[in-house]
Amino acid sequence: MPETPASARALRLGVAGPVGTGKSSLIATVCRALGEELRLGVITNDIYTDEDARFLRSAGVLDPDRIRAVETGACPHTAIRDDITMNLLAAEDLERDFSPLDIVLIESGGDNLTATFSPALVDAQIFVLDVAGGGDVARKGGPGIGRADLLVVNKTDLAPYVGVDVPQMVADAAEAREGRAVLALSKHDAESVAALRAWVLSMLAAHRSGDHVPQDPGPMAPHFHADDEHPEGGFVHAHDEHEHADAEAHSH
Ligand SMILES: Nc1nc2c(ncn2[C@@H]2O[C@H](COP(=O)(O)OP(=O)(O)OP(=O)(O)O)[C@@H](O)[C@H]2O)c(=O)[nH]1
Ligand SMILES: [Mg+2]
Repeated sequence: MPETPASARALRLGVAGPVGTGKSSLIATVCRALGEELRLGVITNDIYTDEDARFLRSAGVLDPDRIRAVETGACPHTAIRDDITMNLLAAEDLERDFSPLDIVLIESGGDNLTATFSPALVDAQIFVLDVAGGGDVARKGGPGIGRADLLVVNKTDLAPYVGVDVPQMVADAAEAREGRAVLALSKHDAESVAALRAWVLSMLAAHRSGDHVPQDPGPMAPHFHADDEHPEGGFVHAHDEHEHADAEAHSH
């Protein structure tokens, strides 16, 4: 049997970004904005819990059965980039159980600035920053900030309280991204929610027409993992071709 072309199945849309920047809230916002007209599913990735899935189920924005949790253990990056099996199986299960779906949203485990999805797992990815993380974070770069399909500067309603100039932060981000899309968002600002909705719809249209080619934002930067069993209290590792040797050395 010929393989189903990617454009014939649901758009798989990844949502990554540092802890607490509003990934689950953004997914809830998309479900609220599009849940009536599109058939949606959600997969969350948490290290040890199904906290994000429970948050989204309790938000009541989607049939709870359409929200699945993948518990990644150890490094949440691995499950969205190096060994994506658990996520692929979860996406395929959702797509089969609720066939046909239009979009499967996949939330990465929140971590630092380095998480990116493998293009083998998602067709497109959103990277979420928030103003509370500081106005200069967009300038710090990294693969997600630089090359995700969309960079969201979230919680703009908080900007006056944290002294962040949103237009400046967006301009810095646009510069770091060489013109790729940047969206200032607040779940409390209907206009920005409408812009997010429009972006998701245009990405879905591009996916269906075959005009969108999944991009790899690039490898994650090396990062630190706390590990009580490690003599230095943790270790630094990267997700590149040396990963496997490194991973084995740390039984990670
Ligand atoms: N003021 C404001 N708060 C927001 C906004 N979006 C999210 N939040 C709040 O930010 C906090 C974290 O939001 P989450 O959506 O749980 O963030 P997350 O990125 O999924 O967090 P982790 O999965 O733990 O990494 C919550 O208290 C949200 O209510 C926003 O637009 N404005
Ligand atoms: Mg979350």
